[in-house]
Amino acid sequence: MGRRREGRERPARVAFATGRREGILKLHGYFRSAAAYRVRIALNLKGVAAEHISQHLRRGEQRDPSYLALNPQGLVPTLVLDDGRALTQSLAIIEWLDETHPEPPLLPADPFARARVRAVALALAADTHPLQNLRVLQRLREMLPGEKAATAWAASVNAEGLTACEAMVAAEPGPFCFGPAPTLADICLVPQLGNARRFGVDVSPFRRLLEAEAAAKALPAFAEAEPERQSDAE
Ligand SMILES: N[C@@H](CCC(=O)N[C@@H](CS)C(=O)NCC(=O)O)C(=O)O
Repeated sequence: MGRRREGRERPARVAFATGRREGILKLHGYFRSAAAYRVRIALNLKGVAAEHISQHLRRGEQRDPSYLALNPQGLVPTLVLDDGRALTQSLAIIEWLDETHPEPPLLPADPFARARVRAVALALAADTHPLQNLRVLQRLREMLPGEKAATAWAASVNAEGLTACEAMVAAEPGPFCFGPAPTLADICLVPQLGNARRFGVDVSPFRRLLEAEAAAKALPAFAEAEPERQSDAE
């Protein structure tokens, strides 16, 4: 990789909403990780600074014992608080951020609307992304040698997930997935569309999702979180 430049991004100190102390968050991620990308977007939307630490997934750094001590799943992202406590799982991290830094909200106030936003987020983060993450594709390549089967599998699960999400937001007002402001659904959508394109999916039929993506990418919070703009991008 372009050797990682730890801690050079957004080094400002951040005041936590708890008001207990000031500190800098550390986000362990990887430029191409969709799950880390979600957390980068959420941090930016909240205006919360973090030191970015790259775990090179293709070199297996996520399985190093020192990293496993932070995240026993051996996955990125992990967010380490200034007191050393670690949070894992991107959606859990984002909901923690939303609860500790309530503005701007990433979920609507109405319980039914919240559940609808979460449903799209989970359709992508729980039912689509895990089927095509690195370790699943590596296992597939072992069972069916060559790149073709793994890429075809990744493309099909992305297409299936996005087709469902297109229908789930079709009747919602735009330009974002659920109205005039980005939510957790958009935070999950933008990285997943990136993955879908990487695996060769024709995303042009997903007109409503592309509208939401365009609105999101016009915001600096999303633009600055893009994989190509990270210090560990290759
Ligand atoms: N559900 C987890 C997924 C995390 C995940 O799958 N991360 C991928 C990168 S996007 C990873 O670390 N893969 C490494 C591997 O599969 O060994 C989350 O949302 O945080």
